[in-house]
Amino acid sequence: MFVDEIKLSVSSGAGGPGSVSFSNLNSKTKPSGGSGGDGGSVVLLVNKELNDLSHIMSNSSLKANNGGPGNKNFQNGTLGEDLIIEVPKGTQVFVDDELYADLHDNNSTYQLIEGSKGGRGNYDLISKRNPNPQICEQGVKRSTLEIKLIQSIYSDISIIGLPNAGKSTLIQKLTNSKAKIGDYEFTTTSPNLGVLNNTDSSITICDLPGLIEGASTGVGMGRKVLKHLRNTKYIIYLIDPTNEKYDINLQISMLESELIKYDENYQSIDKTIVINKSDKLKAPNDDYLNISCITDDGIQELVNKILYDLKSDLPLIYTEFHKIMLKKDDYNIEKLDDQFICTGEMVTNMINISGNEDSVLNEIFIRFENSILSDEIKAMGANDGDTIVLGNLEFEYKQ
Ligand SMILES: Nc1nc2c(ncn2[C@@H]2O[C@H](COP(=O)(O)OP(=O)(O)OP(=O)(O)O)[C@@H](O)[C@H]2O)c(=O)[nH]1
Ligand SMILES: [Mg+2]
Repeated sequence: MFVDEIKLSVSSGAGGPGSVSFSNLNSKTKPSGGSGGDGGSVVLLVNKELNDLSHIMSNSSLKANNGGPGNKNFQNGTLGEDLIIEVPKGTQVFVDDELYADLHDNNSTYQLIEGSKGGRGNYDLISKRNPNPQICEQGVKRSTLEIKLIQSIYSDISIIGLPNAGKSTLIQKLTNSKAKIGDYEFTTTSPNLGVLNNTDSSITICDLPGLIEGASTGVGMGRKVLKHLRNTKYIIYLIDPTNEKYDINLQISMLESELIKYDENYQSIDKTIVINKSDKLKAPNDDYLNISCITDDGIQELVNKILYDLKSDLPLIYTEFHKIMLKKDDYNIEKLDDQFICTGEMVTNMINISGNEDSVLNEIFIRFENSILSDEIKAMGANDGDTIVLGNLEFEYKQ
């Protein structure tokens, strides 16, 4: 089944823990604990051979591998393997319904989440302040993102029209596509792609489900169809002159208006109007090309027109790579009576240390004093004797 929208939970690999160990060097005991390896990153890779997102299970949780632990004798942990998710060209990434990235170029990679940092072992923690550390960091935990992937098909030409206009019949005439044809509305429920027959060019054509009034606001399959026009270069409005409810002009104005209401940039995509079913009824003037998919009348003229119009390289309207910065709540401080409760990723990383208990507490205390948390708590009016809560740690505040 064709799948062009999925929700996923993706996580970077956790950083491996560092180690605390000591080696005898020149008869002196020196810290020699290796650092943990960084966890794997989450990377999207654009693969032009993919037609949709059906190879990824919707609502699944995918995780990059964790970094390995550091070891004695300066041995650093292994790096966690990246999670690489292949996506088709024209995939957009949404986070909280905001467009985060728009992927176009084949083989391009895009890092969604950087691998979590490995914890430093006591060798890497040597500093002027602490030349003989008896502690190590545990490594940063996984970072998780809930994402939505939405694909818009890449095609040179898209056939758009009301239900039953003959769009699938036309794509069968023009290409190798096996689109289903039916004498009833909404026969087509997902896009059909084909390559134009008998030419040296590899022009791709996409037949889409029918559009009805209100499509741009979601009536019928409206928005799910209209999104596919983002990555098309040329649109055929296929008109059915035998439609009893909408005459030719009404069909044209309805299609035009739904497209523009959905995205005003669709105005600049090249379009042609083609009247189908000329075996039954011909358009009363020569403004538009008349064709019949039953008698083949006008089909060759249509092919000639397509080849002529697509000779010059038509632009796609969206080619810009797009990325927003994700807002990240690093820390949060809540004041409850005389307690200041600190939470968030910054706090988790600050206390994620193990080793000799006194050294660990001392290190956390120094990190806290040097951090923005201490400045903020002061600004919030903390007094000596108030309680600071960092995760499962509590200590007394002193200016
Ligand atoms: N007389 C006549 N009938 C046609 C012509 N082209 C298509 N049809 C008929 O119109 C009906 C609808 O054709 P489809 O190709 O399924 O129409 P569609 O636009 O893909 O319809 P949806 O997928 O429902 O949007 C079928 O019965 C076709 O045989 C034509 O040129 N002349
Ligand atoms: Mg169809």
